[in-house]
Amino acid sequence: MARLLLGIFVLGTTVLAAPELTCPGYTATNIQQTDSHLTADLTLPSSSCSLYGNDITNLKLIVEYQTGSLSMILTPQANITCSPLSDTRLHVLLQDAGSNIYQVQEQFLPRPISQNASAATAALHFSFKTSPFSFEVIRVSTGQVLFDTSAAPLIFESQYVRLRTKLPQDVNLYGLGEHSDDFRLATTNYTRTLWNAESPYIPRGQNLYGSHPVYFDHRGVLGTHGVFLLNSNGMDIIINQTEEAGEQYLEYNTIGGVLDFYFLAGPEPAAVSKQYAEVVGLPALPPYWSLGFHQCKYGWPSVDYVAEVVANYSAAGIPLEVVWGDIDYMDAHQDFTTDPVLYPLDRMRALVDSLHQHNQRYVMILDPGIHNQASYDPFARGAQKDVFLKAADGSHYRGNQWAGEVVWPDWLAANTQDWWTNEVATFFNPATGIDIDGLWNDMNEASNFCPDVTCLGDPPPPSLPSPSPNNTAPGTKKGLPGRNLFAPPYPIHNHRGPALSGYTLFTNITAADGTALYDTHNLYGTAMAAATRAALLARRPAKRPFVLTRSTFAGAGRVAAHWFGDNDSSWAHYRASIAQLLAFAAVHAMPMVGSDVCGFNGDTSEHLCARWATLGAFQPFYRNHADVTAASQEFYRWDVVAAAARKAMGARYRLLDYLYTALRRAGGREGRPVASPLWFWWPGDERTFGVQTQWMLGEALMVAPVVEEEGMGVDLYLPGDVWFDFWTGGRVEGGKGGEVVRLDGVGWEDIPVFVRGGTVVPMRVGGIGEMMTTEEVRGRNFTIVVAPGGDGMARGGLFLDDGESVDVGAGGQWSEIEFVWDGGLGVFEANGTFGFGTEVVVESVVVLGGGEGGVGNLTVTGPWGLGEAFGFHL
Ligand code: MIG
Repeated sequence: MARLLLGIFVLGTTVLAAPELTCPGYTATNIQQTDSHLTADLTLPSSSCSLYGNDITNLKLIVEYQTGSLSMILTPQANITCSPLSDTRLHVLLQDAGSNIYQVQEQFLPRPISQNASAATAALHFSFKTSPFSFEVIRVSTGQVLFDTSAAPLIFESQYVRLRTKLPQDVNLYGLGEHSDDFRLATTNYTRTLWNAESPYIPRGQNLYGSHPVYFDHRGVLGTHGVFLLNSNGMDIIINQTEEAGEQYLEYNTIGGVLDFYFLAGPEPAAVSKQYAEVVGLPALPPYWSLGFHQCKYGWPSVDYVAEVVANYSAAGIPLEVVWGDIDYMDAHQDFTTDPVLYPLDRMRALVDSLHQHNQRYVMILDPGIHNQASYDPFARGAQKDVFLKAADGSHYRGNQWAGEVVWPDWLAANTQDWWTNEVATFFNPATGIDIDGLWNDMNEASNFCPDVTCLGDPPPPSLPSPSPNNTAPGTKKGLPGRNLFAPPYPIHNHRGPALSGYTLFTNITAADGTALYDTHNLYGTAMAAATRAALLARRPAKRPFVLTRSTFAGAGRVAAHWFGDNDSSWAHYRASIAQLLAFAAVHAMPMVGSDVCGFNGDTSEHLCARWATLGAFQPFYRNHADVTAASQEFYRWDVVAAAARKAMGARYRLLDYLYTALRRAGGREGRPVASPLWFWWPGDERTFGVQTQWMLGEALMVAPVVEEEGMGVDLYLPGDVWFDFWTGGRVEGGKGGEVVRLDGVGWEDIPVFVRGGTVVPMRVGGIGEMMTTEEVRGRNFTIVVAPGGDGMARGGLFLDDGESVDVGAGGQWSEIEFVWDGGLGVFEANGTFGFGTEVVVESVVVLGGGEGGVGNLTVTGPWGLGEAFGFHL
């Protein structure tokens, strides 16, 4: 290993190629090196590979040591053996020498700002072999090889790029979403296809709605690192072992783009989350109200029916914060219209007025497919402003969606944002239209009901394949000319085929900037969400927008929240929602996520819905939603479910500021995940690596729901630590060295939740009847719950602001309070910044005492105002 660390490169020996891999690989020449950079030219020997397209004979290698964040996010349990170094990010770009190959536009993913770091102080070291070219990424502090592309020769062709890295045996990989598979990825014969697709029933092993080409590789006490491939093209990522030697590998097979890698050093798991968020963008802080409970249903038959649902929630004593309008509200399923009979505008306006009078909210859906009809004003205005995608002959590219024959916005055309902003401002004008509080972007993969070229009839769709984009200037990174953009030679495993374009926009369609959907398809949904966010900001410049998007790409958390799409009302998908939460919140830098509670497709059942009502209450985005063909599943429809919802929401609303503080930290200075797997906290404990039915919510709470079908018991893993029962405050015995604990008799309205010793949890005081809306929650006083760790210490935080300003913390109107308890000294202190004016006080501080059922708790009574530091000595 010392050998590798000495030089910046090592002249290589020949790689043992697997028999099926006969491509020769590249040779590196013209190596230039500074303290922070390394560049080289890569050329292909005369014999070429031509596996799937033409070889790119001249490549450029650009390596940058970048600063990244200071790596330490303190986790007391971490005991990571490698010491962190400050320069945590390594950027490795392999592109064509001519800069013609498509690279993701800055507007979709602004590249991270970095002061150049020095190779000498970098946590990760780049090393390479010249011929055939391959590179390694090494963790300097331990000498471990994290990434090693000598596993197979690099193939870099016009429509196929392959890079394979060796991995250790028994590797622990997470991420590469969106998927509904196990949180810890399978390592044998496993393919992750990234190609955004409408995916009813979220099938396992398939590409789903979003693409996040990032994985975390967790190596226990040796540390965790992240690998992000900034590439939006369709790809298969294969994880398997070689047949001959049984060597573990991960292999990228992408049908375009460049190899733009960001290696993130960690070494602590939460540090990788933060470092990744710094590359793709910190997640947006959602408005406080969006943490309330949401009710949706596809198929609510009329606006009056919706009003009844609202009344029923109220009568049942179950909080309802946000009501959703699915496509039922539209006239003939057209955006920006209301059904004149079932959802007339005046009745809609009355509904929303009434909701607002009761401090409730309304969110409505918008689909990207715009009805192709001259008499439909949003279409006419869009056509006039030239905002729609075009076919090869210059006519509007047409497809089939809810409204019938539709066209789709070209988010890259010059006037599209203005047009969209104007449509949103007009239809959702508070004075004349519907005064929404947020927007929901559906079908934005984009989904097309037209499965292939045949379904539109007369006039026929654009002929295929069309010429590739030839209106892009060379050197502009907008796409290599001369490709087959409809049917590439390497077929990725898109489950919504045929090929790439099945049930979506044809990939040979070119946007206004000359880029083709072949390259940008996976960005379409995020582009729509970003445009929607901008439209909401234009409409209410001071208010924090709320956008929910189905389709995502890396970094979409900057602009939107996400739900996991059309799951099934099954116990399997109830369980899967936990793995999905962990992947999005901990790996994909998208904390504001959740599944359709009680399940979308099919009829739910009383017990499943009760369990899901409690599970959803401990996930960041909490929305009950069901399909048009599914039976109604509002929580008040069963007594058991209603009781479960009231109890779980009572806890959620008492904890709302704890959750909000966690979201603020994720979106603010710290970047740490809101929900995380147990191995983030006990990274050396192998028994945590595969846990995917429990999660940490923030830093203090471990949630461990019953996951057995119709079951009343749970086998949960209690890591070695001090634990308290969230519901009773009593000390939980056991768990000292980490053990599986069996809980039986968990009632339908119950969910096991534990408080980790060493934490402070701010909670609002009150019963659910006093906190029916987040507005009421914000008026309640606090109690501060202290859960001492084994050393008698505890700490935690509280972020307070108005919950809705765009510029979080603007004008100093915010508080960031840090609580510290020192049990040895008997001292409690609340320090920090106190800029948020509030009448709310801290009524008491409760120090959990370690006895069963709260015996031995110590309660110190205030009140203390929240305008300045406070504390007490015993
Ligand atoms: O073709 O708007 O995932 O949440 O209720 C289905 C109707 C269209 C799919 C979304 C779902 C929504 C439904 N939509």
